[in-house]
Amino acid sequence: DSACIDGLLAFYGRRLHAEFDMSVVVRRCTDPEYNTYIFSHKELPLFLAHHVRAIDNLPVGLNAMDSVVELRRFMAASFKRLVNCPLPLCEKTRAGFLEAVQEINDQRQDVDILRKMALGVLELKEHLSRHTRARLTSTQQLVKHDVIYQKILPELRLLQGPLDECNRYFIYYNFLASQLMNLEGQTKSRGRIGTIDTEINLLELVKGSVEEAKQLCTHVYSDCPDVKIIVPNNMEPTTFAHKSSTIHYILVELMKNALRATVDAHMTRNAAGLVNCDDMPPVRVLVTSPSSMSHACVCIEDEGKGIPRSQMDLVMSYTYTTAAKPALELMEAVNHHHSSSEEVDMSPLAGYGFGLPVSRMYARCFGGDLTLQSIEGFGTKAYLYVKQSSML
Ligand code: W6P
Repeated sequence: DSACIDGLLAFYGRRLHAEFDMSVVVRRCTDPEYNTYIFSHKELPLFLAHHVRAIDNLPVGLNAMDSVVELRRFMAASFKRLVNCPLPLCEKTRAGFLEAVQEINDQRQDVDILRKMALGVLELKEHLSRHTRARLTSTQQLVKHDVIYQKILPELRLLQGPLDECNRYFIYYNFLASQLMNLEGQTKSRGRIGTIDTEINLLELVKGSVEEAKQLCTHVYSDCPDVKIIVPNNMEPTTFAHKSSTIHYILVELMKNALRATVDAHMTRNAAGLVNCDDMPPVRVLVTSPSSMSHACVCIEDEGKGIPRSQMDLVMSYTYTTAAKPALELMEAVNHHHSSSEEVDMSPLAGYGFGLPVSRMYARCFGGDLTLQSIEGFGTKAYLYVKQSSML
């Protein structure tokens, strides 16, 4: 299949999809049904081919780690399965193609692609640490774990771009596959096409995400800082088309970080030893969704003492987690929530430090972005930009 993958990539060129525009996808999906089938029949194997090549291109030996090898084998097998499906032109071939996509999807959940990749990164970290440790003298070998981490950091930094590429194709594939599977048999309900919501009210979405994050925080710390949601005057709200589950996932991830940073920075305990959040500075959430603007923005501000300048790029990296123990528990709680959700493409990763980089990739794949600005010693602002595609 390697030759087949190369052939397909050569035929279609190494063209990269910069982003998925929701209005384009919706227009395509509301065309006579077979268009989505034909389109998916071409694009899904192509995404898999790109994904396999992206895995092959992973540097510093990440692609040799057991879980990554397993991942590649699975991707290549899925690719083979799809290219062997005949063009879905009639009822029968369509059903066959849909069944193949469905089966691969069930397996993808078992294989848990993002987690496998995260495990691969952990294996690589182990491997590099052992290697580094072995080169040290016996007295140096007594050094702390973070000294070794510092030494292998330059190599881990090389992974950022290539891992982003892998996840890009993971996101594209899942989006298109779930779009195809959800189109079928769906009563043409208003406000929803496949997995896309055509009339998102961002403020409502933010409120729901904030509530969920507050519950998680309370669950772990038994208390939670205040959250103030702010909508500027004279900002008439619009609705737009997007995948609300994706925005929700990103917002919960950002809120979780803001709440954790606030609690960690202002930790006080009452007589019973429980965390008390009464006097903590609130997390402020600014929501703008102006009509006729290209992007909506959610800005989440915390006063959690910020991030040192030297670590800014690390925060978005796949190998980094600041998590102290309680924070890990907070992440596990989110984990649990996501694994019980109906969504096919929200792989729970928290705890491995994949949350932020994956969130940023989701934002970028759908025409938005995610950036952080930090004032060291004071706090952090996270900006989530969401492309507002109208349905007109
Ligand atoms: C921090 C670190 C961070 C990451 C993402 C979002 C908010 C925050 N606050 O201190």
